[in-house]
Amino acid sequence: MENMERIKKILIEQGAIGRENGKAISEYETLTENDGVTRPAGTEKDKKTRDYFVDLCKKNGFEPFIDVFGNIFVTLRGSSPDEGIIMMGSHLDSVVHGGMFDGTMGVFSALEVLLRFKESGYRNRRDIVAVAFTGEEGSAFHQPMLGSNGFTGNIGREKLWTLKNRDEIDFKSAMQRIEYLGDSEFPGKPEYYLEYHIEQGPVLEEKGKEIGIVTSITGQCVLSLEFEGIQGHSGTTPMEMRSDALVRAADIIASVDRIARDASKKYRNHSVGTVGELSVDPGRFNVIPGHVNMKIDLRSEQSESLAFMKKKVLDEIEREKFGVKIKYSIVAEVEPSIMSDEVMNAIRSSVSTLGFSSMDMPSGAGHDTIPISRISKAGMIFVPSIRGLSHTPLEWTNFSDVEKGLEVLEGTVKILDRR
Ligand code: HGY
Ligand code: MN
Ligand code: MN
Repeated sequence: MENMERIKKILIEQGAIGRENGKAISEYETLTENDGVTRPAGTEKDKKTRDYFVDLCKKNGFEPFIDVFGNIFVTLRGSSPDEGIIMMGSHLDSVVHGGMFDGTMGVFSALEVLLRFKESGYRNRRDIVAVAFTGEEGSAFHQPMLGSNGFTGNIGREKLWTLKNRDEIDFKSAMQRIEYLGDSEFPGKPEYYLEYHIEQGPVLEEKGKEIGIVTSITGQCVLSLEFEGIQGHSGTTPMEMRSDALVRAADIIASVDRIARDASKKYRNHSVGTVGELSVDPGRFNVIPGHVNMKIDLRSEQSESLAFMKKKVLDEIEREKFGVKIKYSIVAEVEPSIMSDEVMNAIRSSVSTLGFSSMDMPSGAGHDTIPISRISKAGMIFVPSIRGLSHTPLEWTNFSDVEKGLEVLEGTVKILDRR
């Protein structure tokens, strides 16, 4: 555990940069609901955290490469660079009022592994690259895994550059404004990709396991809905004459919950459906809502149950009710991703060399590994989230667990480097 101090210090410092109240929090016991981290892609908070990461890289002799999506790459050159690249990383952006470990632990741990290689004199054969992908959360520009989808070519540059945030600023201008828009693509794609991440769920803690070896990552379908009703006076308009957009939205919200529960039972798996984003216009107590915007997040590790939920939700949307029109679009749709057996086995041997307990498990959260797994042999390493909490200010992972996962990451890279 000798090196734990540096990664602990870095995670505390970067946590303070992203936190709305700027507090540096080093112990779980002092964490409160008011200590949320809000660091959407393309904002000043995003810039400050990127600057912090870039400064750390430069201080340690690395020259970061910024690509046309703002992804940041640092490379430890290998002795046989024509061998395939090993890439490892995650994202620096966060949700609103999120935690300080989601994404950032993977980025700073990837850099930490490069530092440990340099300091220990480890002679890597392959080029080993640490990466911070832009906008994984999708909450800023309404496109999850923005930077990694761009890096893999899964979504074209023009489409991504013109995405707009809530302030109607397009992605390209936002990245120019924070000075993180490169002028070329990163030269090279990984043969192997590793993402080290907090579990964001309760399983490892419940089972008392130190490491999660991810077998698959959930498929996801995000729908954006617009409800058009008739705005009116809440006192004078008789009930039978209303077209209340919010009542229709509430009807859909209840259906999403029911459909996801049905899918979980029918397919005996972890199918989920959530409406976490909703805006009501004009949103005053004495006005019948005429307009509602809403997003639906459907997920499952099985394609069939994801397709089942999507079809049932679309059937509900297409039903004519309360005289409210519904327009919808599919914002993001990804099939479940299966992790590489070769990489999972490399993680397993690293875990057993280190003597940690582990279990295989699917990821209910989406990650940059999804698009990257389409172009490389990919795997993920999880460590426990206290009380399974994430996407909340109370997200926390013990630093001793952070160190264990980091050592597994380091060991796995060494195994793949000799392949
Ligand atoms: O939404 C997710 O699952 C990820 O945290 N972006
Ligand atoms: Mn994440
Ligand atoms: Mn997240």
